[in-house]
Amino acid sequence: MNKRLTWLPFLTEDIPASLVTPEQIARFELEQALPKLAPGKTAQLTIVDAMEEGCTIQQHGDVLSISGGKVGVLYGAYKLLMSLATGHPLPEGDQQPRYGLRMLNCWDNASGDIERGYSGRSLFFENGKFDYDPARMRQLGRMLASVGLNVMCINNVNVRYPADQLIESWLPELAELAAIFRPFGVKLMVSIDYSAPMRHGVPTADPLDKQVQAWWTKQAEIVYQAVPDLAGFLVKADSEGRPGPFTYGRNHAEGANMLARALKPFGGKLVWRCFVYNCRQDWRDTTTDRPKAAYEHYAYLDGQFEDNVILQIKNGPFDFQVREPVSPLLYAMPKTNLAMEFQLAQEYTGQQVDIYAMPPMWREVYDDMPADKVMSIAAVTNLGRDENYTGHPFAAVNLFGYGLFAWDPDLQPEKIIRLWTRLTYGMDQLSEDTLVNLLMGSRRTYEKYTAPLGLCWMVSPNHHYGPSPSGYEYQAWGTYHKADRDAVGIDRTASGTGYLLQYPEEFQKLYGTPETCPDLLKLFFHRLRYDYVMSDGRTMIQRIYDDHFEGLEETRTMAETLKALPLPSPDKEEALERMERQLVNAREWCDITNTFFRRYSGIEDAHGRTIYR
Ligand code: GCV
Repeated sequence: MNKRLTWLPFLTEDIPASLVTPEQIARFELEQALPKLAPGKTAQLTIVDAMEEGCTIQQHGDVLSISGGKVGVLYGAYKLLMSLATGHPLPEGDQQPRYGLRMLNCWDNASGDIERGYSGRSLFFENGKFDYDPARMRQLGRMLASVGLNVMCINNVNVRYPADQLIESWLPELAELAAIFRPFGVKLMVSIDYSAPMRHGVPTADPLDKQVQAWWTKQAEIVYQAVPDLAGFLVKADSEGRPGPFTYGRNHAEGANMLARALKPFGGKLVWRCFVYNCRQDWRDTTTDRPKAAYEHYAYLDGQFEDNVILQIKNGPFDFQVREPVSPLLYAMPKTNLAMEFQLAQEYTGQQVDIYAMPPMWREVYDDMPADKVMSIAAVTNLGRDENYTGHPFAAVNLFGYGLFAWDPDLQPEKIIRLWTRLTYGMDQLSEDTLVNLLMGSRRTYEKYTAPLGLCWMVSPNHHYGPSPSGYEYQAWGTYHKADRDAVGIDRTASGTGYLLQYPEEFQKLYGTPETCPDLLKLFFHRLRYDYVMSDGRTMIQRIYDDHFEGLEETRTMAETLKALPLPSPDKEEALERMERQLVNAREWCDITNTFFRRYSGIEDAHGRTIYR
């Protein structure tokens, strides 16, 4: 296996296909790694079924003992090895994952393309069929298990022919793939097409129609015969052109429950996405405000969903922007199973060209979300067929960090980033500190040179890389900034669109006035004049100019830092090559954004720096 596994460089042996239980894999990993990481020490594994995914690790003299459930021992083995490899103390006490389903959503199409994929083609499909390297799948299983992920949805939520065959004529192949991932504690999930029955002679997809219900009940039976431990179905319905219950005048509880009932006898989950909004909005219409949409479609349905339905809610109300407030819907459905959805694929955050380490952003999201209401976590992957899986070698920190946070959302981002850096590169202390700092600051840097102060979008339409301040301004997607010569932003308070009212009181107080609203979200919630004075005394327009110049300057410094880092080949070359492109991108963003605001406001930069006309 010549493909690179970044954060476990001490696991050099391919996992043999003959290993079929997590325990066997745990023993295999320990046997190959312990002599390198802890010579003279041996490991003892004890399975305690009741511990399920949990584990405990103890040391008695030269014996390292791991007790855990069937999958728990495998998690324990990776935790132990990572501690030894980084010189950290062994984790103390009972280790249990905080979230039940720790899911990856792959947006892979059967054609082999990946929607919003930035690291090569699909790992699973090519040319309209399954096409994968089993050894690489085991390597992927190893990566996922090592950070505790336990569900992987293998196909795009926009289900396009022939991916609909995954639950029909492709079941034998799906079963084969499921068998490869099973020993890693990873269950597969599939995205389904809501209108599937209509391709089988059923005249409708109405969830209250008896024939439709019968079709799904039968289909679930067939699917679970082939893959008895399938995690369930993932559904994007009535969103961006996908079919769904709205066509039949039904709401999303009626739509989801019908499928959930079909899955229930088999223990399957129905994961239903809440990314529903009007994507055919007229930009002249000021009564519709896209961030309000998910709440409006779902909050009133709280308590009406079957117990095996999980509503999957994007972390912010828009769509994976650099900075958004936490979605108010997460607070609005206490009687419903919820999952929060992140996006590791850097669709709006640099597309795995620009460096963008997400753990600092996730810390903020986890701090703001209701800790006791969200039971599962999902993320759109950043994986592909590239040799290093993630395109940019540093983008692996996002998959790694996502898994660790999904296990323990109280972790600190620096700890995660340091762990990844040390495991992956094992550099001297100074170089490690340098890379950790660079990654820790990368999101703020990116934020500074792109859309300012929570304004969102301003990206080039369709592909979403690079600046286009008015690219979405007169389009149907509901993403407007409404800049004119005096002011920019949308008033989302009670006197504006009313979006703010969807939040619990403490958030309403915080975001409700420009004075109390954090600077970095001011333009998400408020329409402000360019001469509005921010909390640090600068005017808003000056803050925009300053941030953009700073963001570009910080990127230049990052490029110099990168050159000096003792990274191994080919990571170094790959990172440097991408940095060239990031520099171009940062400059474009800086100059175009500043020029855009200078032209509208007519206000000069207080420091007389170059803003092009
Ligand atoms: C899979 C955004 C992306 C789409 C994606 C959609 C979603 O709109 O641009 O590519 O579709 O989100 O999350 O469903």
